[in-house]
Amino acid sequence: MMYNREYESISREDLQQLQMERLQFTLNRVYRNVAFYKNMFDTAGVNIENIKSTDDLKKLPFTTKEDLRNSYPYDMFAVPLRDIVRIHSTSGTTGKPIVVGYTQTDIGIWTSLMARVLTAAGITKDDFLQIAFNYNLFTGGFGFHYGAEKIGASVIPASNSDVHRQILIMKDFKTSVLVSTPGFALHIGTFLQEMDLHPDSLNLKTGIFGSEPWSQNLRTEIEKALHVDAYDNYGITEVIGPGVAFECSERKGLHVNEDHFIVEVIDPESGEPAAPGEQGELVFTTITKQGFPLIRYRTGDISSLFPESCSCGRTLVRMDRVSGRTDDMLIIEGTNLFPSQIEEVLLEVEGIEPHYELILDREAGVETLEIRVEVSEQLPAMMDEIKNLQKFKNTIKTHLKSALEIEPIVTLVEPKMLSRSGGGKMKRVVDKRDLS
Ligand code: DLL
Repeated sequence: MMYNREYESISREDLQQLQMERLQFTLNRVYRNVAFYKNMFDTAGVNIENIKSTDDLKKLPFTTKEDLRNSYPYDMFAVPLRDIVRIHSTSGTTGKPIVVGYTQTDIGIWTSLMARVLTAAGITKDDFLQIAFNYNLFTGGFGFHYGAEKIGASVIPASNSDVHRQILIMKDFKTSVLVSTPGFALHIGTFLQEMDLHPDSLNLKTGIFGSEPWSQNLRTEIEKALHVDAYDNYGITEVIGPGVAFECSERKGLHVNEDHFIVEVIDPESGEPAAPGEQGELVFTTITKQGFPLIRYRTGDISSLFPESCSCGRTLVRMDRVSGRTDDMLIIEGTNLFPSQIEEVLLEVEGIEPHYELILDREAGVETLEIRVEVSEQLPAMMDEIKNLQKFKNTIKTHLKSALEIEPIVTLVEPKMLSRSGGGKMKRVVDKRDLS
C-alpha cells in the first residue's frame, strides 16, 4: 500500500526533474533569507544559478552540526518567526541544542510523509496506534501523531508513561500498533513475560520502531516477544524528524523520501561521494522545507544506498539500516548524548577527577548506562561513612538528571584506578549492547 503513489513510484527521470526544480527554489530561498548560507556560498565562490543538476550539488559546501549549534536559536530559520507554527529541538539541555522551526506548510508535508511511513507498514484507519514516544521538544511523538490522524487511525498518545501503564493501555484499549524506540519495545516485551502475559492476549500486530540503531537480531527478538511485524524508520530532527526514510513490506532497506530530501553518501574523511552501494556518511539536502531548510547536511550516520529497485513498486531509493556514527554520539533509550556533555556535568561536581568511563548495557530489555568516575584524593575523610558516600552519588545523579535528563548508575572509583590515555584515542565508552 502507498499513501502517495504518484510520488512514491515516480519515474527516476521525473524525480530528477522535480528534485532540480525544488532544489533551485530552495537555494534561492536560503541565499536570500539565511545569512549563513549567503555567506557560505559567497565565500565558496558558488553562483547558485550554476547549480543545474543534482550532480552540481557537490559544488556546494557541507552544513555541519557545529554550524547549526552556532546559529542557536533561530539564525538558520528562513522565514519570519511569525510564520513559524511549531518549534522542536534536539535533546540534551547542556550545551546548545539545535532548534528547528516549521511553517504551516512544513507541518502539512511532514504529516503526509508520516502517513507514508505508516501506510507502507500496512497501517489503516482501522488501527489503534499507541505512540510511546515523548511528546515534547523531541520530534517522535508529534510527528507520528499527526501522520496517524491523517490516515484516520485511532491515536493513543501514551507518550513515555512507564512500562506497566503502557501494557495496561495496550491491553484495555486494544492497541494494534506500537510506535516506539526498539529498545522500549524490547523492554515492554520482557515485562510481558515477567507478568506472565502472553502476547497473543493483546491485539498487537505491528511495531514501528526507530530513533536509535538496532540490529536484525533485535528485530527478531522483539517480534518474538510481542508477536508483531517490526518495521524500521529513520529520521533526524534537523532534517524534519521522523519521516525521512521508512521500510515497506519487503523490509529490505528504508525508502528515502527523495521528493523532499536529496540524499548523498560521502566518504567521511575526504567528503567525496562514496561509490554506489558503498558505506559512508549520510548527507541530506531538504528541497521543500520553508522554515528550516538545510543544504548538504552531514548527519554523522553511517549507511549505504541500494541502487536496485524494490519489488514493492516504489522507485524511491533505499538506504541500509544505520550501522553506526562517524562521531561519538550515543543514543541511550532514545536520548542522544555526547560523552563530552556528560564530562561537562561531571566536572561541575566538586570532588571528582576528570577520569570516567561510560558502560552501556541492556538488562531485561532495559538499556542501562553506568558512569564510573574517579573521586579526587582530596575528597574529605567524611566519605568513609557509607551514608555520605550515598549522598555524594546522589548529588552527581541530580546534576546529570537536571542537565541531561538521564538517570545513570553512578559508580565511584578510587583515585587513579581508571585507565589513562596512552597518547591515542581514549576509549571512554564500553558498549555491551548488541547493535551488530
Ligand atoms: O530520533 C527522529 C525520529 C523519531 C526518528 C522517531 C524515528 C522515529 P533525533 O532525536 O534528532 O531524531 O535523532 C536522530 O537518531 O542521526 C540517528 O543517529 C538516530 N536514528 C534515528 N532513527 C534511526 C534508525 C529522531 N531507524 C539520530 N536507526 C540520527 C538508527 C536512527 N539510528
